[in-house]
Amino acid sequence: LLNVNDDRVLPFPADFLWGAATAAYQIEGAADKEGRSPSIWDTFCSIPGKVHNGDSGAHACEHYYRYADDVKLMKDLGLKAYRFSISWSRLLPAGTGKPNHRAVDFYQSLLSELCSSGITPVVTLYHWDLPQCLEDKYSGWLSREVIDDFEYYASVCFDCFGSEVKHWITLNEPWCACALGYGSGEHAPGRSQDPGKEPYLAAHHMLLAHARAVKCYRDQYQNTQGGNIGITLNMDWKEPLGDNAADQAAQRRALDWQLGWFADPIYKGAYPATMRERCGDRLPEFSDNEVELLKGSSDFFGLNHYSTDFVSPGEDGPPATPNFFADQDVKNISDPRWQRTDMGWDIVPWGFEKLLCWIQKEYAPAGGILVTENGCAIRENTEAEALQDSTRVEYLQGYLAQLHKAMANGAAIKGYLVWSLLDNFEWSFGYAKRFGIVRVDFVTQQRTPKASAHLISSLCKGEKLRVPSRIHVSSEFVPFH
Ligand code: PNW
Repeated sequence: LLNVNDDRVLPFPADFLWGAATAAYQIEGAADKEGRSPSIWDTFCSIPGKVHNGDSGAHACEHYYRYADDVKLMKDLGLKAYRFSISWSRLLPAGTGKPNHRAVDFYQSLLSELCSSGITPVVTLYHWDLPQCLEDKYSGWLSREVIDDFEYYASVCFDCFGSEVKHWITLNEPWCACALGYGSGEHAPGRSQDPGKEPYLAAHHMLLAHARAVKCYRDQYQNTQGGNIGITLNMDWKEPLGDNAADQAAQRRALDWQLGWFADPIYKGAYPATMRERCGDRLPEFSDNEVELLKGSSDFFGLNHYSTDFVSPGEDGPPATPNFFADQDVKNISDPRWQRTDMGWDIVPWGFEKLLCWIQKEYAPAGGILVTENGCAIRENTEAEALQDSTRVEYLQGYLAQLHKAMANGAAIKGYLVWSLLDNFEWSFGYAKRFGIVRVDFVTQQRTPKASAHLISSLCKGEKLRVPSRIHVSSEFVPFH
């Protein structure tokens, strides 16, 4: 299927927000320093067998100490935007109450470096690192008490950092935090004892916490600070395996259980009908006031996207009743011809275009779509191999060509932030998986931009995207049945 055309050259709007993303626990290090208290991820990492190689974010990229050099690096690359997260347990070591002034200083210094370098900060309030003291006090996200505490934490962030921050994200990927934290137990807090109930309960409280933080921002800060606030959801594209009603229904359920679970309450005021039918009273209900609070509670649609699956009815994972994964009745299937990343995630650029257009059609999000993560882990055995990350470059060229196509087809996409700026602590995979466009040597902490960093850099500087002819940009894929 060789495409014999010349390279395609794709222009992006001048105000397109190009940049890179990270998260606090994955890069900061200084985990038990400077007044920070443990989060549920510190605890999870200390349980033998939970994280590859016994790794943790204790040191990570030492970004807490190296932030000034890291911003210099971003400036040299010409990044227009940088997404990072605030560590709740660094800012509020007791989960609530008095802020830790060293944390306030740290994030203010980081923000002032970014602003003086002309880099727009995009700030996530919660990237999975709940203060352990709140887990101990009332079981964290399983309790309604977390809603007030999250709102208070958010208000402290708006007070301390809101004059510099114009783009706030309440929660990162609540799907992962709920499905992996309370269903499979692969993520903190590592619970899988009641997988038919706890994921739904945690998600319910996350949605309400999100909505209360948004209301707080809109009522008390938005007029004076002039920023916007939204949520980031993760979604893989799901393509029906066959052209039949059963596989199409499986596609709908797959979309509902991953994206609709959170996007429907926010954009439509209710959980998806499929979830309500199949979960019965295991799915909590929103009161009328809560529906009003949730509806429209995102100024933009933050999207993290990595991969695509074909789907048909069936079960993925261990059958236990009732169970979050079994509830969906979806089997994920990959085409054996697809190339895979080091995570084992399939590289399927056309799925990105389909997903972006589907979100545009299904939710027509006010404020547009901001891609807050996309990227890939590649096995890089040597430094030389890492710096010539041709697989990552091709991944990005393919996915960005499809994003461009989605824009041409009407998807209102405001920006794109690659995951990730730095190789970092990849959760339960520890340091074994490298997502960075910048290489990190974890012995010396030396940073070196990879070829993919130069690609992102060229786009930040307003250059057009060159897509080599060997990269197929078409939604006409060869069916796999
Ligand atoms: C996202 N999945 O995590 C997170 O937002 C990042 O912190 C993370 O480093 C990045 O993507 C790469 O993994 C995900 O199992 C973790 O589908 C797991 C899944 C998806 C996203």
